[in-house]
Amino acid sequence: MKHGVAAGALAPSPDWTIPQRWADYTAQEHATWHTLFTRQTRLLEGRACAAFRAGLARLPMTAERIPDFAALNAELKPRTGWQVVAVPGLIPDGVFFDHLANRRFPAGSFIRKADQIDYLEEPDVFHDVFGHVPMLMDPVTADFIAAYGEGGLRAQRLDVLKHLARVYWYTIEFGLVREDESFRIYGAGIASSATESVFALESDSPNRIAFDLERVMRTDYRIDDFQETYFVLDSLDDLLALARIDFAPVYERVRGAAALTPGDISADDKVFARGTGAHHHRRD
Ligand code: HBI
Ligand code: FE
Repeated sequence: MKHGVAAGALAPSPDWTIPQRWADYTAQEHATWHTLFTRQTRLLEGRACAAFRAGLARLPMTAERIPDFAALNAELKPRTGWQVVAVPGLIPDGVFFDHLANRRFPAGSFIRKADQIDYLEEPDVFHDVFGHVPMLMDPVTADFIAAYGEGGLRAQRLDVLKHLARVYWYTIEFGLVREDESFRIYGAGIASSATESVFALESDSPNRIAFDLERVMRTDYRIDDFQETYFVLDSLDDLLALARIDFAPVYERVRGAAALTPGDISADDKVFARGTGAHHHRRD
């Protein structure tokens, strides 16, 4: 994972936050947000889980303008105690976890260029704000992400960050949840991607497997393409239990266990859909 700031950027403050400088966004940048927002809200009707849609509806987020973090916080903070703070991009793990543990969500304040509309590596304001902030309005998810921040600081000390990072990846970033007899999106990496929000739910290619903590802690993930496997919660309330579990004994069990590759299915999996793997075979 890349850490650091773009060449020429000022030295970061210790917590890496910067002013959002909302007034400095250009018309072109607001237009990029408009393109992304309108496309994605249309795609997520019937695809995002109810909590995501409710959170989005309650926030002062519209197609017209990149959101002003101060206005978002006026809704968010009284509801779940969370705030959005601006950062220049990826920040060091320890700083990231410290923010989360204190209910500050670090959001990239820049927006992707018009020629990166479908893909970029660093989390920008569309991924971080459109993708993550609606779920921070949900009390259960809000508690889970704060617990993840505390767990991250512990996992660094125990040298098991790799295992914990997989939990974040397969829940907060790429999680699906069962709702109304079908699968719905709650992960921000899916919710902020036009192509992946269709792929994750409708393609025959990926596996869809019931979420299991130890299983997920053992599973590598891809950062350069759609996921080969999505893990599905029975209910978002499962995150409540997950926020309370002491992971230390689980780390002891997974520490020595062999890693599973992103596409593997193991004998113990509760498989909802076995993928054809066609998408990734085509690429390889
Ligand atoms: N920084 N801004 C930002 N956003 C992230 O999602 C992020 C980060 N730094 C580290 C990080 N994620 C991950 O490496 C941890 O979740 C493990
Ligand atoms: Fe993210």
